[in-house]
Amino acid sequence: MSFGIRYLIDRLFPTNYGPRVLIGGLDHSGKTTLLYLLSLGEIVTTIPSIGINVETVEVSIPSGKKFKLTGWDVGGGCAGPRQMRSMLRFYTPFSEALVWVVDSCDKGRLAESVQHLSDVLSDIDHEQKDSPKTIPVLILANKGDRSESMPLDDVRIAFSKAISGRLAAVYKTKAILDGPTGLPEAFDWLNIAVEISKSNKPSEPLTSADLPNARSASTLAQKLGSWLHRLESDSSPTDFLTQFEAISLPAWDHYTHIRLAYIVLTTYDRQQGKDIIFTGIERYITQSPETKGRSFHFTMSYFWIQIVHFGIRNMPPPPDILTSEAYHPSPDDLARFLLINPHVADGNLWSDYYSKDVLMSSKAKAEMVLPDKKPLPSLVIRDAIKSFGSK
Ligand code: G3D
Ligand code: MG
Repeated sequence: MSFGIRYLIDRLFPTNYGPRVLIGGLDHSGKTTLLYLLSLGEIVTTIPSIGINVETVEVSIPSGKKFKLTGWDVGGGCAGPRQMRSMLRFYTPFSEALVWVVDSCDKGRLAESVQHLSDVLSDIDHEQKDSPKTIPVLILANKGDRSESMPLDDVRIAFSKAISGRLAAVYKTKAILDGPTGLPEAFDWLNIAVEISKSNKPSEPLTSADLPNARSASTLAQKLGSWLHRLESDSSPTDFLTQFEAISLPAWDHYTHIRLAYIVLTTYDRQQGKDIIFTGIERYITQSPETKGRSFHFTMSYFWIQIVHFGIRNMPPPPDILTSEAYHPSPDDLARFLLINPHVADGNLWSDYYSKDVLMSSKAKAEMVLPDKKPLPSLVIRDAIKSFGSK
């Protein structure tokens, strides 16, 4: 089996459910609130999650039509601005538009937001220098309901240089339900802009060779790309588990650990899965010649099991499944899982939560030790939404 990332994304997130639209912007600007307002028609209390929030939504636009799109909120909690930039860069070749959300009440961070957008756009230009396409940029001056919000013209002026010469527009919006939100008008523009930009698309489909190259891409985006390629020719989940049992996996690295956790946790429930992984890893380390000199690390194993578990809970159902209740990601869905949870490819993710001294202590190796930097994510946005019961 050999196919490019483009093919994979087209298969997993087909555009017959609407164009793929990336949503970026500084933290706290309202990206997640807006995405779920579009998705549910309600305001949900947002919880910083560490994955990407992906929802297929339908926006009623003033022309009376519905604009269907798949929104990718790439502002994940722990990823931070650096990772958000690299992730936007990774996903842009497969996207039809960029929505940039700005907190119009935060005058102090306006320049920062402009700078980030400029950086993202220059990344996009760099990535696509051989096959340029016009990606429309919709800037949402959000939180327009608040009295201290800046006039729309001030936001326009601030972004004017960054978007000069591009297919771009700035709209005032609010993610609060006490009157018009401004979203129908903004997405009406985007709907037309996506149509216009289609005529500028490269005619040849992108292939795996179009992936960010080793020199220009960030480590996380590179890793994600290489993992997706590796997965193409990897064994089936059943064969993988058999090799794990037989202590004969082809490698024992971070990718293998994540794949193991994913397959086991989608095959068994969390408690049973955790036991299988713990016992299995300990046995593997003791018996495999490949893991000589290593010892089982309780807290590290627990940390990754939690991260993968939360990532699985963060996976939205494919758009052709109507109720989220019925959706249980299958062991074969790892590519989809990785595209929504690229942070799992970062082998140093633990350092956002633990200091080295604490995680590498003999106590943490022998038993579960809680993080000393920040708590593990305990609930992801999709769980909160399910508890609303409105889908
Ligand atoms: P992010 O995903 O960009 O990081 P969030 O931002 O969607 O998590 O929103 C950050 C905070 O801004 C949330 O408040 C959210 O309710 C609030 N917010 C988002 N959009 C609007 C808006 O249009 N108007 C107002 N008044 N508030 C908004 P909390 O208090 O949960 O941090
Ligand atoms: Mg968010």
